[in-house]
Amino acid sequence: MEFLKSLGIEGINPGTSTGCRHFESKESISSFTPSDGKKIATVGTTTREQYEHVVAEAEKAFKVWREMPAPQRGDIVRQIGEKLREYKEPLGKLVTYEMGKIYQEGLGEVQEMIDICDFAVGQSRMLYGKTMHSERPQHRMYEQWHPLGIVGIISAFNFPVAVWSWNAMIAAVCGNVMIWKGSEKTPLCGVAVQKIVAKVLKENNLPEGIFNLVTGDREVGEWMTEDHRIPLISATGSTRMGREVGKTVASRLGKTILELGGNNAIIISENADIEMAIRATVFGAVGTCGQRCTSTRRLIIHESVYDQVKERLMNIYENITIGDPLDEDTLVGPMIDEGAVENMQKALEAIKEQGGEVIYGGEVLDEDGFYVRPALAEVENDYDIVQQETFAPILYLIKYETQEEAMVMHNGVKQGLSSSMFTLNMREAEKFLSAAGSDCGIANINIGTSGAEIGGAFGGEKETGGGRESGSDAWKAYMRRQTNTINWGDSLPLAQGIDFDV
Ligand code: UN1
Repeated sequence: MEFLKSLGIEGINPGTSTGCRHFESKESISSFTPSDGKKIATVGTTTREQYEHVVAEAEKAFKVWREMPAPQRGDIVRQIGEKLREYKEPLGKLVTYEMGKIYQEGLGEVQEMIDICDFAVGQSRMLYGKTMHSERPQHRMYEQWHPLGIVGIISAFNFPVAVWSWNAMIAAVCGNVMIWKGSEKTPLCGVAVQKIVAKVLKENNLPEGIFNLVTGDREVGEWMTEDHRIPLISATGSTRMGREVGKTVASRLGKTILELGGNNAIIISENADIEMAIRATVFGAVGTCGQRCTSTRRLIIHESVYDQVKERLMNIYENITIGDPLDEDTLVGPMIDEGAVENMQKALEAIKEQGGEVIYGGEVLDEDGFYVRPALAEVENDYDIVQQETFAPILYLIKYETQEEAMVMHNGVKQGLSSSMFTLNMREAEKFLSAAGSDCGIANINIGTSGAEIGGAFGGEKETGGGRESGSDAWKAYMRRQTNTINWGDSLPLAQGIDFDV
């Protein structure tokens, strides 16, 4: 495997790594490729002792990093972006090989990392605070933004590298140091990224503890969430996981950025460009084999175009090429593992039990890899199963009559990540984007639910957790705001005009 060699991760890998250094571990987790279920490598897991070492190194590195001017930190991030450009192909291949998304999406994921690096470089010169006019004479007031310290990043298998970069690159220009725990299902991706970043740190003579990687299961995540030395935990994953993380971090009054489950819908109105809507729907529903938090799960279709949409979808689904994700002709790769396949099968059963009908697909296609045929099901929005996020390529078709009804169904789930409406009618579109419209963090017109650009703030409402990552002013969550008042006069007037003579 040429790409493993060029990433320097061929064969067995040692465990915990702060940056340049790696430590041997006694225990390990295995990395498998979902393309044929074969083991790729073994990666050591972080012991408590190693974890303590990592935190100590991170604390030391913070003292250096926070003193470096933000634009200079931006320059380090620029160099990381350059290295990622250099390694785009092998890293994209590794994402595909270890996670199972098709190569185009693997490349897209690395591109997302490069994009956020570019964004963060610019942001490093724009960590703006406001200045205020003091109510007191000869006083100056302003606010400034300081780094928090160690930022803990917990990411999921489905975006094994990009989600780290949204957090880490922005947090880095803000002056923070990072401890990253990736998914135990994609440990090699973490090691590969760590190696790329370590090169940049070394070339610039910077402490290895700026970017740290820990590996392991839930327990390692718990060490992080319970650790008062980590003021901010940014976690991406299921709502169940987010609830635990949120509770633990809140109990020590730490900060969180939570990016949890979605139950994203597209409304196809009678005024839609149907072909465009169909293309967006298919990408959203079967892309990454339905394992994006932004995947399209519900299709809310106006009754007048329902049959047309359904037929066209069945037609396209029949022709989707499913197979080896590294093969250029493949549109749908495997699911991540056996558990994911089982989960999908259970959901298909539940659809039938609850009164729905699976009208296409759902079959498990082989024994070795974890290939399934994406499914279409006709359901009602209030079925228990439709109310849940099933991390699989199942698309629910739901019929509506009036726009009001569509909106109620659209918002009638507990999650609130991404949403979209296909319509060429301006009133309908604006209503969907208004305060009375979509209740999600992302709302699109004539674009699907998945594949957001990095420039906007990414995240959602309700059980999606409320966090925002990536673009816009999401950087503020990685910093602490300080209000400063300076008295440059020779008297001491008190605010609110209080008279206090001593
Ligand atoms: C995720 O699935 O956790 O908007 C992130 C998208 C991608 C990111 C998805 N840019 O689909």
